[in-house]
Amino acid sequence: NTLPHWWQNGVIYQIYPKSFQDTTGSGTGDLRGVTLRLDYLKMLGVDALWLTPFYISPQVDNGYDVANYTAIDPAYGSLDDFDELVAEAKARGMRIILDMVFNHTSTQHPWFREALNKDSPYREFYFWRDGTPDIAPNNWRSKFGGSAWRWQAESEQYYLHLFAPEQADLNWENPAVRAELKQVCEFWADRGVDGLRLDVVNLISKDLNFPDDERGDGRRFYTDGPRAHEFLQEMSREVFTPRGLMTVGEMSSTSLENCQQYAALDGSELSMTFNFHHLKVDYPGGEKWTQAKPDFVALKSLFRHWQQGMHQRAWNALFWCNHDQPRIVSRFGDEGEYRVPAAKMLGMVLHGMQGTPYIYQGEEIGMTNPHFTRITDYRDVESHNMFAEQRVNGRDAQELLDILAVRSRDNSRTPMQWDSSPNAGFTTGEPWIGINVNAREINVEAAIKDTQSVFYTYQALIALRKTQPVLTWGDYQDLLGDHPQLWCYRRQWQGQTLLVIANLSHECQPWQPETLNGTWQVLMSNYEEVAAQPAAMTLRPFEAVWWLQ
Ligand code: TEU
Repeated sequence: NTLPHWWQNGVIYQIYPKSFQDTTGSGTGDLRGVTLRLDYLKMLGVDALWLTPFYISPQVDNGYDVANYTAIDPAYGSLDDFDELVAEAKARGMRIILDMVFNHTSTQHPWFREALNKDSPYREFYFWRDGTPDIAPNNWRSKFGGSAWRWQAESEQYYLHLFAPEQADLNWENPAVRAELKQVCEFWADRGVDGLRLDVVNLISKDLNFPDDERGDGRRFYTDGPRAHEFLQEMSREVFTPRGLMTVGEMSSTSLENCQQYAALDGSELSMTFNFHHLKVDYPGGEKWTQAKPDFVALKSLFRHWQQGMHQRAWNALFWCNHDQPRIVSRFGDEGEYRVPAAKMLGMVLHGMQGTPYIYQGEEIGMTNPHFTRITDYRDVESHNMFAEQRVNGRDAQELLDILAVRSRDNSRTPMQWDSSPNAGFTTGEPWIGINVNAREINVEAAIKDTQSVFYTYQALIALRKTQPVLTWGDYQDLLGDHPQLWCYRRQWQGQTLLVIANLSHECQPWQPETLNGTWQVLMSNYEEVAAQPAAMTLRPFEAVWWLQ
């Protein structure tokens, strides 16, 4: 296996079009804005662009409530704009990956509108169950708060929604649903799309007895459900493989055993999987709505588990950031004095591993959380629901705002910071969500001018994926598993060894490496003067080094 698939030594860049670049003055980004910035992305060196949903949608969940899978929301532009984007990206050697939200549709989707009629064949596109207006079919909870069932008065039944009530779960048991979804993939493949990111795709198969969950919120009855692998094998056989589509499955609360199958190297299901376990090491007892510090020993142990468990069997997607997570430099690094070395260190630790790295817009310039202070600053349905629910439970508003400031999904959804002008070069109008005030200092224009910026570290990391096969194929040995501040691992492949050391703390940390023979070369570092050889030394705050032998 020395001839990699393009994604095995490639890096993928995630674009949240709503917050990337506005070209009309509407205050929301658009597809032409993405096209306008392709030269920047080319300079960064990424291989592919993953665009989050821009389809027709009521925008209850920023486009993850799709009302038409094959039409573009006019707010983002037109199909012509999309075709132009694909052509211009291809001309620069970059591929396009689209987001497919196949677990649910918007309740404004024509299928759901039809399904309201009990006699329509579309009724069976969704899950309907009996109940009374005050007694739901079971006690499952929506991921955005409240019951996972919504009463539909006209037909006197409930429908299932694992997310917002406006996002009704599709019934994959119905072959007609699967046939429709395959056609959607065909439609986009015909327009030149190279890959698909499949939203919460391990939730598509439910336990059809819909049992009450005495010990939780119901997730164990639909996560990695009974027919999930079978459904994905069918999709792979009938559309992903014949159309040469790369696929990355977003896996909610999954397990290593399941991902070994979903992302098996034989391509029988998907090309790779995202999991989120490493982004819960600051959720004490699994609770997101807190302000706890990360447990770095747990973080390293999770990466060890996934790196070793997937090695030579399946393929990982590597990421710190996306549109659902706060900014990583704010979360695991430092926003102040050490922002730059911390952002570089976090990039170096992640990009040293096996898998396909994903960069979320702004991560490559070290963008931070915006520190919103009012509930009206937030746009996200999850943040508003949490706030309202907990206020009813009597929790203090200021305490909840402090939690949102570190936990809200909107922390990563503020507009891309292009330059130091008043709206950061994002829009000439009123931005749909506030722009981080630090855009005056942290922006693309400044990053490009500064040869020591985070941008150039990411650019170098992307280039090294192409030239150093140990990054693609090497194994993973964690050398300091129990150390609370230092992360040290080794990758080996065909006589090549990469040694990565990183200081996760604000303090200097002494380090005594195990006996290391031979001569090493510094491949990457985040401080200007760096030890030529790994030997007993003191690592500076957030210092990281890659040595190669
Ligand atoms: O997210 C799925 C998911 O499980 C989370 O990351 C989710 O945001 C979190 O559990 C909330 O606490 C995907 C999309 O990435 C997200 O934007 C959508 O809201 C969600 O699916 C529903 O389509």
